[in-house]
Amino acid sequence: MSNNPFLDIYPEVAEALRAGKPVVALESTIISHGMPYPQNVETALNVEKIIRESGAVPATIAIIGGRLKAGLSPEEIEYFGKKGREIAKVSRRDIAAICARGEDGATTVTTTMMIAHMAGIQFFATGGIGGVHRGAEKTMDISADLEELGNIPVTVVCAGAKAILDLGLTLEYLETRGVPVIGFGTEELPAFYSRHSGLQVDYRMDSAKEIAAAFHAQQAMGLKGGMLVTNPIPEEYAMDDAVINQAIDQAVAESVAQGIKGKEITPFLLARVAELTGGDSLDSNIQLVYNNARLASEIAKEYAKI
Ligand code: PSU
Ligand code: MN
Repeated sequence: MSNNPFLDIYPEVAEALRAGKPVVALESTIISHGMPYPQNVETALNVEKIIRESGAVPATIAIIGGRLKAGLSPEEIEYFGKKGREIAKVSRRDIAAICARGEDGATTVTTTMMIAHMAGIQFFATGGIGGVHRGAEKTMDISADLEELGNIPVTVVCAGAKAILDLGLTLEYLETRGVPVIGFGTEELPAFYSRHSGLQVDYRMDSAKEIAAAFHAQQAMGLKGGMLVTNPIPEEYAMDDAVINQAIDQAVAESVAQGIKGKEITPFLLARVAELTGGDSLDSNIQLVYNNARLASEIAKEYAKI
């Protein structure tokens, strides 16, 4: 199937790809760094189940013992969730060194897109993407996720991005990189826990079919880069804006005071916001991932019909 000497495609995934069936990629940093054990494992297994029930095949992506994995076994998912933050968070700059050393790696949106593309997968569901951090005009901290969205032809379905970031600057950067930002059933960019950011998406689309058609046009023209689909958290799981924004502001202030930098900053902020808001934000996080997995499956199914 693949002549990439570092890539292992899970048999169920390889078979689906050969048969032209819809496949949806999932990331592993959300498992190891985005949620606590054991909810991370439970969520990762459930999300695969939801994709199967929707009529697509899930491919959770990770690096194990220096091998790029497109599709994991349930035992491998358990292993990742248990090891949690002991596993290295791997971005584009890390991937070659980690593989050459034969180490494990948790894939971010960036590296999940890369490995999905190597395997021939075009759709990917996650929770939130990285973006331009608050204060980036000084720190230059801009997530590699935005670069990859500009490079790789994969449609990423997320719930927007967390307000730990500067969402306005994140949209500016995506525009520069030529990435269309689609709002599913909304004109307003959702902000992960909240359905509202006060910012506009580029295009509102109301069906999976419409999104699949846009991605198809992009592919047929041979355009570089992917698409970002932002899917608002279901109303019943959305958090109170004042509660979540207060927790985010506090977490950001602590990160500045403690001098947290580089790849540590996003996991620090995610964990701190989760602590400050108790179990509520974790519940919301889990539900929005399920919601995104359903939509990504529908888009992949519509695309397979074109
Ligand atoms: N934002 C979230 N949840 C996450 C992440 C971001 O709400 O789990 C993870 C994703 O793996 C994303 C990565 O690709 O963090 C971005 O890290 P950084 O900001 O260091 O690029
Ligand atoms: Mn960064």
